[in-house]
Amino acid sequence: MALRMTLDALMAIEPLLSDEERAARDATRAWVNERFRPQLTEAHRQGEFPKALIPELAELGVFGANLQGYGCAGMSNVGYGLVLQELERGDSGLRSMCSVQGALVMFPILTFGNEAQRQRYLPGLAAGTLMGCFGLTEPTAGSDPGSMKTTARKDGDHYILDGIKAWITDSPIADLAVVWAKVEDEGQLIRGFIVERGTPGFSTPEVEGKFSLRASPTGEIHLTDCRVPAANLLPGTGGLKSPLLCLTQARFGIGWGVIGAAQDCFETALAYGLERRQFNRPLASFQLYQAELTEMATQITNAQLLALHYGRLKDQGRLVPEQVSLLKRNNVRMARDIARNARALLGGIGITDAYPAIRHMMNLESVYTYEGTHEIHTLAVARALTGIAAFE
Ligand code: TGC
Ligand code: FAD
Repeated sequence: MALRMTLDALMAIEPLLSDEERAARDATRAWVNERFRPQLTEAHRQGEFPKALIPELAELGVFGANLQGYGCAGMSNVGYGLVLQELERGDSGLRSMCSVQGALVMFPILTFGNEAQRQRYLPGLAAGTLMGCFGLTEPTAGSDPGSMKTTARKDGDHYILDGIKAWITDSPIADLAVVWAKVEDEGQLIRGFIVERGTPGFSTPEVEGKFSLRASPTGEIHLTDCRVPAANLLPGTGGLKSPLLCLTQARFGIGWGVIGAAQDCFETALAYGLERRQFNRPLASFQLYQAELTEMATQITNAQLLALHYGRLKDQGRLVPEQVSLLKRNNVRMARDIARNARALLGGIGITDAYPAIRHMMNLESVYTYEGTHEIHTLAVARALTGIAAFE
């Protein structure tokens, strides 16, 4: 038998990483294996995130890991990407929680908030004693968030918010929500508000019947005559560009995270193929099985190198949203294809949770859709290439 080579050895990115980046990745991988995986099957079956693990996640430094100050770990963007990759090697829902907390809640408070808001919320969000969610999508405004109907009306030293936000990751467990609304007194300008749980008129019913991201709570946000102190307006927000800037941060992390899900599927199919025998030989000895493994390894390597290249560009402050669209679109499609193919390589048992492929496969359906669907990113890249917007 010829000498075997791991996928990591084939990709050979180790020399391109700093000691800190490797250490963050390895610590996260160990935590996922030792603490998260043992609870995962039950969490997925029950459709609940194991909330008792949140303080341990915070201890790892994963919340707002690439942000500076206020208790954040201040990692490089590559280090942050590697951490998300390891979380999503476990489950896309685990990575979603960290994406939302860091890129969609902490980032806007850091970027658009005043110092009092940063001091009030960021240390708790980094420590996991406060959990947040991000409300942009509405029942009738998904790919086109500019058509949102949620309104904010100034009333003395408060704003009154009315509307419904749909498909909101972690809204059922969140202590606060960053909510986007059109301000009536400012010509329908889109602005962001921090709404704390307990505010009268704020509720977060859970979405039932999900087949995807079952270990991640998804809900709505209902705002009914919801009186929010004017001090909770994020003063730096103004226009659709503000939430889209947050999405660019989160999409970058997704471009990394999904590589972990793909790696888990690849490793599963490889191990199964070496172990399982049919026609008196291991499955991995058949050329068709080998072709699938080679294709997976090739696509994962391509995705990893793209993420690393763009991660270094981001560390230099040179990454633009069109590149993030390309990254999210390519890597999510790659992971989705690999999960489906890995499921098939496992045969019948692949449809059960004895192996992770079908869970990743179902999770990646959400990832393909949220944070800008595959099609929206196709059009975003094409707009950059042609100069012609084809969204409408
Ligand atoms: P458009 O005219 O293109 O843009 C309006 C303004 O925004 C600027 N901009 C961006 N800025 C930063 N990052 C980006 N990616 C940006 N894209 C556009 C743009 O320059 C413009 O600025 P200005 O100064 O001229 O005003 O706006 P549009 O209405 O034509 O929409 C474009 C489109 C379709 C690409 C955009 O609406 C879009 O991205 N739609 C997809 C919606 C989406 O991704 N929703 C995600 C909701 S959050 C979520 O899914 C969380 S899941 C979390 C988890 O669990 O992990
Ligand atoms: P639609 O916009 O109605 O799209 C339906 C189909 O039409 C898609 O295939 C789409 O690609 C296609 N389509 C739409 N417009 C065009 C076009 N111009 N050209 C070609 N095709 C088009 N949102 C939040 O704000 N916060 C969250 O935390 C959050 N978490 C989520 C978690 C999960 C599990 C899911 C599933 C979604 C979440 N979302 C969240 C919402 C998510 O961002 C939206 O589902 C997504 O943006 C698509 O919107 P939609 O579902 O309304 O689909």
